[in-house]
Amino acid sequence: MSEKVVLHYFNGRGKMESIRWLLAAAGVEFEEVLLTKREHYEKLVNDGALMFQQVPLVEIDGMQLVQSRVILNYIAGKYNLYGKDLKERALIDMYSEGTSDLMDLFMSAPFTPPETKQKLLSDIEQKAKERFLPVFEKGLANSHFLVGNQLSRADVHLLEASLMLQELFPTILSTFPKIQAFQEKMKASPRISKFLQPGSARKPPPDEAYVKVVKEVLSHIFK
Ligand SMILES: N[C@@H](CCC(=O)N[C@@H](CS)C(=O)NCC(=O)O)C(=O)O
Repeated sequence: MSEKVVLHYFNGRGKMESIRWLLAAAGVEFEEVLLTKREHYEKLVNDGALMFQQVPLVEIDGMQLVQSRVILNYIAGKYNLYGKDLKERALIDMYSEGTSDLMDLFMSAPFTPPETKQKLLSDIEQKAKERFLPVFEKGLANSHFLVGNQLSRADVHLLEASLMLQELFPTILSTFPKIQAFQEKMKASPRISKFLQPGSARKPPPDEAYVKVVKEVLSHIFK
């Protein structure tokens, strides 16, 4: 097995994008094997690489890790992005689960039929404004970081989620000044700044081509 970190997923965000973000924030180089054909997925299944026949799959430290949360936990633990003690970790987990709930809402959007998509988008905007963003604004009231006095995975997930929100709703942060300031500070850090440059492993918003590939590769789901 490769000593390098290798990511197996589609050429798109989905459940791998937060993993790409976290590795980038940790300064870890990685390679990507992109699933573009059904055969690629079938080979991984037949090779026994996918414990539950699901991607993301990440090869790291001699392991084949699946389950995106587990992968994120491992990277956060290994690269000191998980707080200084169990209590900080619990708070980081709560923030991280919140950003994950928010980003899960986005993930279904490209696969939603046009007639219900507008409703889904306005629900996301409303939930973001009323439920999620106020929590993070409060969390950043007296600190540059959500938890403790150092960068954690919660900060990285918040940056990812808030940028994603702005792609769809450009003015959504106008009433959240702390999150705006947080974004600027995070974006200035060298590793994040590098990841935000064109040509990095960061993926663009999903388009029709991405949806088509996912539907073909996972044709057992999208019948
Ligand atoms: N709980 C898993 C869910 C992974 C998942 O649903 N992966 C999808 C692609 S994004 C998949 O491989 N589906 C194939 C299947 O369920 O048969 C995780 O978070 O990694």
